[in-house]
Amino acid sequence: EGHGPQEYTAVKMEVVEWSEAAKAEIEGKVGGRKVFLVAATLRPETMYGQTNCFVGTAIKYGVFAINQTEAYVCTYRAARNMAFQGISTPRGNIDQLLELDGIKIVGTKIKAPFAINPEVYVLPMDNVLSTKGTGVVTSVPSDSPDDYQTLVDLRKKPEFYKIDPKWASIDPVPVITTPTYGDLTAPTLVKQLKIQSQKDTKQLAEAKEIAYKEGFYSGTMLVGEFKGESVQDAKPKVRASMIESGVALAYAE
Ligand code: A2H
Repeated sequence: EGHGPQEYTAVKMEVVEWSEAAKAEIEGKVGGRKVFLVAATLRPETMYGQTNCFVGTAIKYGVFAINQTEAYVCTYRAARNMAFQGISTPRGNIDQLLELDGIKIVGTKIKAPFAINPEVYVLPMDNVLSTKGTGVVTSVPSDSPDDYQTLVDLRKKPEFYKIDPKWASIDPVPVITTPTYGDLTAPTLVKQLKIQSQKDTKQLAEAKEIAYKEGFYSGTMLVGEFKGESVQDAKPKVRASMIESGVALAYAE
C-alpha cells in the first residue's frame, strides 16, 4: 500500500453468550479458556460509543489459543501476525482450536470494554475485508459513517439480514463533538452526503475521510477519563489506558 506498518489498537471483547449456531461448534473445544472477539481499530478514543461489533458472514474465522487461559476469535491471517508479534505464546506458535464461519457468530453477545453500553451484539456487515485487521470490526455509529450506515441498513431489513431486531437496538452514543458536524458526526455526514446504503461505497469513503479528519483535528471528548480534551491529546491516552487495563493490545500490520 506504499506506507509503513499501520499501528492498530486490538480491542478484546469477551464473549458473554454465544449465538446458538456458534455454541454448538465451540462446545468442549476451548479447554475452559475465556474467549474474546478481537477487533482492530484506528480510533481507540471512540470505544466509549461502541454499540455493536461486525463480522463478515462469508469470512472464515478461527478460535485461537493465545495462552493457557485465553482464546481469540479472528482471521487466520491475524492470528499469524499476532503470533509473530509475540501476542500468543510461545512466539510464532499458532494454535487453532476450531474454525468458525462468520455467519454463525452473528447474534453472539460480547462485552464492550470502556463503552457506555457494556454489552453489545455481533451483527453482519457487507464490506468487512478478510485481508485487513482481524476481520472483526467494532461498531461506533456516532463517528464511523460505515458503521452508522450498516446499522441503518440492518434496522430497515432485519429479515433480509437474518437478525433479531433487538441485536440492533442500541442508538448511536455521542462521544466526540466537532464544530462542523456536532455530537453525531457520522450520522450528520451520512445525511448530508445523501448516502442510502452500504453499497454507496464511494460516498462512504468520502464521508469516512471527512469524519476522520474532522474528529482528529477538531474533535473534543464528551465522555470518559479525558472528557473535555482534544481528540488529538486523548487518543494515545485512551489507547494506553485500555492496554494498561488489559482490554486492548498493540497490533500492527
Ligand atoms: B475503525 P484502515 Cl469510529 N474490514 O474503528 C473493513 N473495515 C475494517 C476492518 C476490516 N477487516 N478492520 C478494521 N476496519 C475498520 C472505529 C472507527 C474506525 C471509527 C471511525 C473510522 C474508522 C470503529 N469502527 O476507520 O483501512 C475499523 O474501523 C476509518 C479509518 O486500516 C478501523 O478503525 O485505515 C479501520 O477500518 C481501519 O482502516
